[in-house]
Amino acid sequence: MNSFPSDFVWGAATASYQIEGGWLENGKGLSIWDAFTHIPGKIDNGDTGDVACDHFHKFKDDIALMAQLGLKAYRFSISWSRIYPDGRNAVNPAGIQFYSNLIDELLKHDITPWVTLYHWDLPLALELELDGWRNPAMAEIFARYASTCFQHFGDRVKYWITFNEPWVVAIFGHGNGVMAPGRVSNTEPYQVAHQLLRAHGLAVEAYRRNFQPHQNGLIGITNVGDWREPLTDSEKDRESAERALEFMLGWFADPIYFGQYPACMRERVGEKLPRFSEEDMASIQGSCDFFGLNHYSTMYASHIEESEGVQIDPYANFGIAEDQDINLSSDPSWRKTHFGWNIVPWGCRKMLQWISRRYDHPEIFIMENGCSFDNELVDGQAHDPQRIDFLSGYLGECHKAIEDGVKLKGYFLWSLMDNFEWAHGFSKRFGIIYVDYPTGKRYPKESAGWYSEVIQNNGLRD
Ligand code: GBH
Repeated sequence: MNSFPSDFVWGAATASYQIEGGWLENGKGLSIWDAFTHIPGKIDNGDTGDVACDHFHKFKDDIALMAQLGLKAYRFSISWSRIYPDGRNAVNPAGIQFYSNLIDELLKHDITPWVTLYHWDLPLALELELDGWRNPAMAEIFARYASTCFQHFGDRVKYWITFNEPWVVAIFGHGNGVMAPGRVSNTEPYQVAHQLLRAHGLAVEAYRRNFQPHQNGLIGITNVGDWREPLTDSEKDRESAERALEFMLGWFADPIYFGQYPACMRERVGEKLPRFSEEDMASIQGSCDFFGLNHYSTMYASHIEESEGVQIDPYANFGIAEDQDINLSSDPSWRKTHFGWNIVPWGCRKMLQWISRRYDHPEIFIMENGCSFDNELVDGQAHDPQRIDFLSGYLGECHKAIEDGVKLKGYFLWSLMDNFEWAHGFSKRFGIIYVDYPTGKRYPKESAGWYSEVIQNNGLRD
């Protein structure tokens, strides 16, 4: 048995827009995702999150299922426009009530809530009236929303995540435009990333000043880090892989741990990269009580002289290609998920080691890891051996990382249930629970039983 540390946190994760539905219910305002999904052509099959998994109505049953699986922790996100329908003026008491009930129900079942304040569903009014994350005024507005959450839920919520994957908001939301708000630009991602970091800093400052002293919780951010392995041992390729990691994860983690953007970004992005004021830095540097990591996949990185004109996969980590000059490729021997992402468990261990080394051994939580496979329901059963394989591979590498000395403290599986997979709608199934969308019924997949045993054993069988 590969046992994990006795206090290891075993969880599963979801996000508001992907599961809740209830898009117009109980005073909720619209978010940029409500608007984006209703633009014809943006989402596969014209799917929307209007109903999604209908978790808004089924949350008690869902929590009962989580309890059956033996989950110790559940990571969900709050829909900002349920709390503030227009993002900033009047609080919607029904929105507060919904999350308050959800939290109570979790605690009743001994499941620890881990709460993300922003998993991409910005109130639409803030986009229309203020240009959303392009506007420096957003940082204060976010901190105010965050404080409202700390105030109402912080007596019971002890783990907070300000932002989920600011990289995706910057690159997919404002770079290639495949996600809301659908902007296409090679300068806006840097501005948006900058405002997200400022907003994170102010929210943490508010928590530490006004809530943490008596609520005694922890706060951090969650970044996406896919591993980049040098294609060859050449110095150029090794530098390229490092640069790719810095342009993805270092972009957001360096300011928090070192007080500035990575050197290679400052050099290459030049004037397009905003600068932090001293005041910004006072709140951003040192603003994480733990390191949140979402990890999905691995690619080779190699050097190219001039990346202008290179064919770019909008879902891969090229970011803004012309600033990076990196070529990403796959090994033909790597298996892939239904999404097309490479299954490379050892990349997870290397990613964890890289973070540990670079940021001086922080406590790390994997806030998301998982895979999509096209599982079908046959006689009420969903067999997903590929997912079990994927998870045992990745968890095995997590275990090795812990043995290496990485302070990995927890693991949240993405995702608890099949859900609305952004631009791909319902066509990609990441859940360990199958959701039959026409009826809304849930069916734990084989992987759910497997994960439940892992949790119970606190480890993997050899
Ligand atoms: C997460 O983002 C989201 O937080 C979650 O809402 C979503 O449902 C889930 O993933 C599944 O998509 O080929 O090596 O370049 C994922 C962010 C960024 C992870 C791009 C995979 C490409 C892998 N993704 N990355 S690679």
